[in-house]
Amino acid sequence: MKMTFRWYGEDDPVSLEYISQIPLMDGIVSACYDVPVGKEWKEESINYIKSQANNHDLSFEVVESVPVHEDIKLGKKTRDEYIQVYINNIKKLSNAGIKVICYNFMPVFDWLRSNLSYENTDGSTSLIYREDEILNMDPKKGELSLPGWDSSYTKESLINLLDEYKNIDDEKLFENIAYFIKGIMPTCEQYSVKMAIHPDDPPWPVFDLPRIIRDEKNLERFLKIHDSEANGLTLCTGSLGSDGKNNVVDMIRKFGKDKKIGFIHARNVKLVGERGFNETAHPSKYGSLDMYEIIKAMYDVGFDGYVRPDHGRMIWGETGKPGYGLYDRALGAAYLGGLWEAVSKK
Ligand code: DNO
Repeated sequence: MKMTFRWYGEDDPVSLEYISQIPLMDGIVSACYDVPVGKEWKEESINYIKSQANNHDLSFEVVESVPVHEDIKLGKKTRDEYIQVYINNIKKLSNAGIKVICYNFMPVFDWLRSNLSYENTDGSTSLIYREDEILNMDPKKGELSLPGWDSSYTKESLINLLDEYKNIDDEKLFENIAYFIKGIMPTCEQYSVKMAIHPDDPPWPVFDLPRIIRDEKNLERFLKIHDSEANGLTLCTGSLGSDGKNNVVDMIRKFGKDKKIGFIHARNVKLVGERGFNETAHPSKYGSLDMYEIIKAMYDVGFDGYVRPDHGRMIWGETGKPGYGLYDRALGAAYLGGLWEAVSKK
């Protein structure tokens, strides 16, 4: 297992120096965040991130994310151009030493939360999700402001985009993802890049938009589109685990055994009611997921890919990007590394 930490580039309040001081840290996960979706990344920019990381003794082998253009998800005629751009980006990333690309196939919105700074009783703040509050917001009225998705939409373009999805159901979205995967796989295989799809977060449809990367059955169906180590998963424990019906440990055993997991986001969530959850500190004690069993499953299947702590709380007065502060994620990394050491000592 290789321990990594997400870094948002030079604007990130968390510096590479600080990341390199976290115990057990091997590398960063980053991206050219300033390039609009569907455009080519510059080789210089990719290599610049890499050299900055290397200067701090950190590797840069995982990209999160190369976003997929909505025309590909919608199956529009223009998708072939965007798939070509995606292929060019895969080649450039491979040339710079990238081994894993994390991406998602969620229509319009990336991850959704109803509150980004819910105050816990100890004074820390967490990201939380309450379905009733989310459904009370109307994205068409501009009532939704989220960190996880492309904020370049105007109100009008968002309304149009949401309308375009009226004809897209789960089956159609599966067809469109299959077309995309079949288009990029020859390049991924030739360039030894593993694609690692991130599950939908939360793993159920929201605002009448289909979401298909959400449970074991669908993950299996997705992997069958093209059976290869290049077509794999980002196993995000918190995203899949926010649906109480998903057994994350079983999924790691099943997909990990077949070498279909390239990247793991290891975080904990406390389920609240049927469609609600609070993000908690990483240790098992605080959430609904058993992190020991998760790490043990990774170890048992011989997982040798990348892992990162995910969304931390804001603690010790830290301010910054919700979910992506330094302190709580660093504690998470040390905790996950401790579990790994314990399970690997027989
Ligand atoms: C949230 C992240 C996601 C993830 C993308 C991957 O914090 O886990 O935004 O980066 O969904 O494409």
